Amino acid sequence: MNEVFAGRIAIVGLGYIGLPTAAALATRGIEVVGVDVNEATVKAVANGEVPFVEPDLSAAVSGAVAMGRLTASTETPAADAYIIAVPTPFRDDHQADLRHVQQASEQIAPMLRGGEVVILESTSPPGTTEQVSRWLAELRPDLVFPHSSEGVPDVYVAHCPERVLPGRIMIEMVTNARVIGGITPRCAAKAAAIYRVFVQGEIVLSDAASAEMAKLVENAYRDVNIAFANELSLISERIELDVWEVIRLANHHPRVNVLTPGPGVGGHCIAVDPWFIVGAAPEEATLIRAARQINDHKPHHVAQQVALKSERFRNPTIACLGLAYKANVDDLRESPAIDIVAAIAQAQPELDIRVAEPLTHVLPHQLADHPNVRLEAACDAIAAADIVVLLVDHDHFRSLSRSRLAGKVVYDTRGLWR
Ligand code: SAJ
Repeated sequence: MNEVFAGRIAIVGLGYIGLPTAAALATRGIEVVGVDVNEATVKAVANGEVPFVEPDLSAAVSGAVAMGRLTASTETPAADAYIIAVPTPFRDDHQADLRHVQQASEQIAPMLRGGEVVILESTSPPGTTEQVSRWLAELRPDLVFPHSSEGVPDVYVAHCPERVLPGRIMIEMVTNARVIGGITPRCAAKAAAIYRVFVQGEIVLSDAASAEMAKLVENAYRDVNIAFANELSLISERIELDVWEVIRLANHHPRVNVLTPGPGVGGHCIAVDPWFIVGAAPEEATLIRAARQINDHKPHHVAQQVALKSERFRNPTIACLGLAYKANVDDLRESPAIDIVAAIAQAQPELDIRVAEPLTHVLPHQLADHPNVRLEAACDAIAAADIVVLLVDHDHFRSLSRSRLAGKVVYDTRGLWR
């Protein structure tokens, strides 16, 4: 019989992964304490509120709080299991910045009594889970950790990378297969008992470093495929072909599935994680590095194209539709759309730029200081514009009547209106 966890879980980091995981566990009867350094986040969650947009998450969080199963705190409590779900950004040299993971380990260490499971969910370079075990061991020499012992450790340490797609988190968290890599097989089995509480997909056990690398590979795979589509869009522009038509035709082949070109790759995952592979093997990871460079170049290309189009007018008004990193989310992290609007505003301060983003109410700080950039409803922005630049394929823009675009120069970076 497979073990199923019963006990108290502390989830360190109440962001896009930690909070949905907390809600998934708590709504299935587990006592969960969510921990975050951000007091506003802790206050919101303690009140049953969600500080960002994600379908079905609000109902799960408010329900779990009302049931008394989910609480929130800035302090890490004693618990039977700890899940670390903190950001792992990269530094200027593209190496992973593990500061938050280390801080989480330092918060957990004093609370350990023996018998706990510590799970790293944050996307991390191979070797990080073992590093967590070492950080904990340095602070708790009185306990036995799995990296240094073949036998039964006092504390079990494993990696269980998250794989959910923003916008579908509450569905994918339950239905996706989960890879669980233990520092030892016993660690993996202990961690699996926790995910069995809410995961309906297959639970696949492995070692920690392979699980870490598998997660990076998943996102690098997508990045390389998006880079292929983005390169096709540049080639098609050069030889004056419609890339959407070319891809539509090619995708009729039974073994071809070209992804969708866009204004660049954003978000906190795909634009970041491949660098961890490049950092681990810089000489070998040439394709993965090239893909990152192609996708990172795309926003500059879009900004240049808008500048070229604006030369046809005298002080034109430009409507930029969308700021989020992708459709139907309010997440602005690493968003190519923001970089593009900022680049246009910086290059031509005389332009009148109207930005429409139905999922935010304020301009992000990168744009707030530009006096020529303002946030408006999409219809007003389009009505005032000479040039309409579609940057995010939100459903809201899809449903706009095409007649509004009549007589405008339209630059559709997502192929939404073709
Ligand atoms: N994009 C394109 N063209 C496409 C697909 C995406 O330009 O055909 C762009 C999007 O607009 C966005 C970026 O790529 O800017 C990333 O979007 P995404 O939907 O591909 O992925 P994320 O970042 O929202 O979530 C990814 C997912 N990974 C994979 O699909 C392999 C998700 O499953 C992971 O859990 C998540 O990264 C993560 O947290 O690692």
